[in-house]
Amino acid sequence: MDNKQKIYVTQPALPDLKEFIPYLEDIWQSKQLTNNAKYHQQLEKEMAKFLGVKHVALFANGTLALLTALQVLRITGEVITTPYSFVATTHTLWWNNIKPVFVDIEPEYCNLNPEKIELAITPETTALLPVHVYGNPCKVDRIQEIADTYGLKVIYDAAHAFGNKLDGTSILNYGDLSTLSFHATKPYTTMEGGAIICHDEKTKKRIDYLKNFGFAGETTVMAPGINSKMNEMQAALGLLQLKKYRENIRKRAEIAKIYQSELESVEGISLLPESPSMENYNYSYFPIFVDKDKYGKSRDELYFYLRENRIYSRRYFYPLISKFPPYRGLVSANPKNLPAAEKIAKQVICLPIYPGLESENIERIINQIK
Ligand code: T4K
Repeated sequence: MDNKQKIYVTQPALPDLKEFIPYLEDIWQSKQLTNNAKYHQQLEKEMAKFLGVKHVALFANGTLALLTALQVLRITGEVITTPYSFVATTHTLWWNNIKPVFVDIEPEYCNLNPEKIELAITPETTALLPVHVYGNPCKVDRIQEIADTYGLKVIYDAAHAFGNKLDGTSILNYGDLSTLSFHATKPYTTMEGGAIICHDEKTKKRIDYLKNFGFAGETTVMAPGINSKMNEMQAALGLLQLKKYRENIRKRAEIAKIYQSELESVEGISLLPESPSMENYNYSYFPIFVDKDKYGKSRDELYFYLRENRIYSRRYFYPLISKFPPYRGLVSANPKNLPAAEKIAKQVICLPIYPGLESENIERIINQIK
């Protein structure tokens, strides 16, 4: 058993190094390393076209993109969000001195439950911050309806949703702003990286100021902006990654199909449904949900059993964000307020999925679960 290859939850798909070298040579020669240089500008344009959105503003990572998105719209007071996400979602509120208000998720897709939002709105609420968890779309129409009724902004944390389409348009075209992550663990990666997607030029300009210390020209600072610019090496890699993206997603889809057909009939294991209105799903994660009574083992028993067999799946998103010390004292963090999220966080395991995952290893994972 000890000689078996380790299998991680993911592994980045990188272009051939030879293809990257000419970009590096060009960067070395031009000495233009950052601050909205050639490749940065090119990637913003090419990615907007590729995704079918108006404007892409590139960032050093997804967390800084989200942190800045809240500043662009001058969000203050309280923001309604989900506890079932990566901790960065709520941390960006903390960094902006905004109080997170947790609302439960809907069990089918694990996204913020729109039917629970209105009860959590107070005079201090200024925005909604839902997450398209595992890339499945939130109930965007209902969320927008609530936002319009109460005069709230909507920022989608779309870190998992690069490339996904909903009803024929990019999922990123919904809400006031959406943010992306291009971290090494994401299906589209620039090592670290991220973006804000916005729908008009004026907003794009303000985002560009805010990610460059707030500079609006050489001598004007419009706000205490942060430094969150993507550099030229990341942007050059991003250009190459766009070319490989569709092929990589095709391979992920193939793996997902094998998991689906092999695991759907396993007693006590349930799978995440794919939203019927979605196209170009990116298969960034493959979550399964373990029902201890029917499966005969708890989620953690299966998780540690897989680890003993050198299969390093992950329990995204356990613990809930509402369990962590900065947030657990909030009234909205009370487990009684979040029954669906509490249940799912105890059942989930994300299985390894990435283009380079070999068939014998897929088989190994399936056999261990069975
Ligand atoms: N919002 C949401 C909803 C998010 O999911 C995230 C990030 C963000 C916002 C923030 O975006 P960024 O600021 O990160 O751009 C990972 C990632 O660090 C994080 O980006 C991601 N979500 C989160 C869900 O997962 P870890 O701590 O689980 O990653 P780590 O380092 O344990 O990596 C997992 C496996 O991936 C490793 O076992 C091996 C493999 N791996 C990892 C890295 C970093 C590689 O093969 N190569 C690598 O370079 O958090």
